[in-house]
Amino acid sequence: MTTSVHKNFIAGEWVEGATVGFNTNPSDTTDVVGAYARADATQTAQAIDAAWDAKAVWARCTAEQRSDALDRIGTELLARRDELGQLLSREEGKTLAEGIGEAARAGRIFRFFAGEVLRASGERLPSIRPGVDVEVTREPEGVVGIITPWNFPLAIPAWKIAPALAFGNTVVFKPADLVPGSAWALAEIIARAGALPAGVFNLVMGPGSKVGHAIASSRKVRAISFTGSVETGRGIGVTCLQRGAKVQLEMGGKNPLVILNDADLDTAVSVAIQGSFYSTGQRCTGSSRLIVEESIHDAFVEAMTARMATLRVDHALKEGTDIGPVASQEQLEQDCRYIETAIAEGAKRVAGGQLLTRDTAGYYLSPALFTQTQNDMRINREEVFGPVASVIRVKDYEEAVSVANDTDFGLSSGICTTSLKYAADFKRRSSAGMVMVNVATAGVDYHAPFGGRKGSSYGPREQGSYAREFYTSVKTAYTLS
Ligand code: UN1
Repeated sequence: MTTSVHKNFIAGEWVEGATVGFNTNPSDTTDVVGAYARADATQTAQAIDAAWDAKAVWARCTAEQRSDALDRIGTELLARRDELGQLLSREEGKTLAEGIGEAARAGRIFRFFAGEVLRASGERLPSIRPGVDVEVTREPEGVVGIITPWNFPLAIPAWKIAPALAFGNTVVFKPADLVPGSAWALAEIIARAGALPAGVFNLVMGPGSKVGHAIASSRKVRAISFTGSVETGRGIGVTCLQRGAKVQLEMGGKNPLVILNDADLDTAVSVAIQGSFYSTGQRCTGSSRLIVEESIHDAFVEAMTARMATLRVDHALKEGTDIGPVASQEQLEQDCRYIETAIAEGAKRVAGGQLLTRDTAGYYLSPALFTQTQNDMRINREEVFGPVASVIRVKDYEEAVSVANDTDFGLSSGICTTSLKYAADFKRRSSAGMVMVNVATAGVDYHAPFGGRKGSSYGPREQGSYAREFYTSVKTAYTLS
């Protein structure tokens, strides 16, 4: 195969990496998507230096210049959503509809932050001292490190890079090693359509052990926004805390979906299918614990398995596919290990969890549903990150709430009910950062705050107007005039 290597972008130049990596299509492992530069620690340091040197220039650009740059990036992403969505689905394995939807979402995020630039505001307070004015303003943090996961190769980078640039920071972006293709395409658009001063935005593809580590430990990187696994996130958190850098972590979830007796069964099944299995269950917002009230339990399980039987698991780019393959061999092995663990712990597999053969060699797994599970089983404590859901039977609403909240995580939660009383009560008592009523736990709006509690998240919220908390530093000025 002759293919040109997609390079890293540092200080306004496309540069070769220390090594080259290839990404393959999880729907067809004979299909090599492309060749991508992989940086080492030295090259990452060059990117950080470039971002450091560009700080003053970018912070001094007018709000209109920044807004226009973000608007051009967003407009191009939207115009090219079909092609970018196709690349995303080919390299990550989510269905084409999901891939195109994500590309469009990335575009809209940039356009939202193009507007946010112009909405930046400060405050003026009366002082307790005569003749003194107190002003509160926000300034960029400086160099921001952005480390993103493989499951949303365009949307998550967009929702970190767009606010970082909007609020005047410079960026060193390290995408997941598994999906450099979408990240590279996004970086190319940012580099060209954004027409940013050199060094404002830098792309360094490569392994976490080298690139991620170099970003986390550089004293020039003032703030790091990370989405990924709990283990890596905690490591980055500790490193940042030790050197006094700001950090925002989005990690796992073990999100509960409560289904009450009075739920509309069709709605409940749709919400559960969407939350548990779409995007092949590879979302930290996915519903993996279906907490079902006793008297609707059997009807729900029956309706779920009937609906699951209609889901088509196949090549992500094939028409009619509902669920694409698992993203990688490693992830597939993890899913299979958890399926075996659940069975060994006494859970009953009522559907799926089988490796599938399709026309092309890919990581195909049928969505799995377990019943007769207890909340203290590993399958209900640890994040699988695959198309695997378990049903926990409860006797009433009170038990449902207590089981829902009994988890080390707290990203999102959901309830299916037709009762205003239970919906209102659940919104109040859920210990998650995001609560959904009759809508899936996954699939959030791009202009609303995103984030969780407990072991799921650390630091300020992402997205919407809340994003400014992380990407700016507050300054309080006192003036006697
Ligand atoms: C969504 O559910 O729309 O990695 C987004 C994740 C989350 C994003 C979920 N940070 O799955």
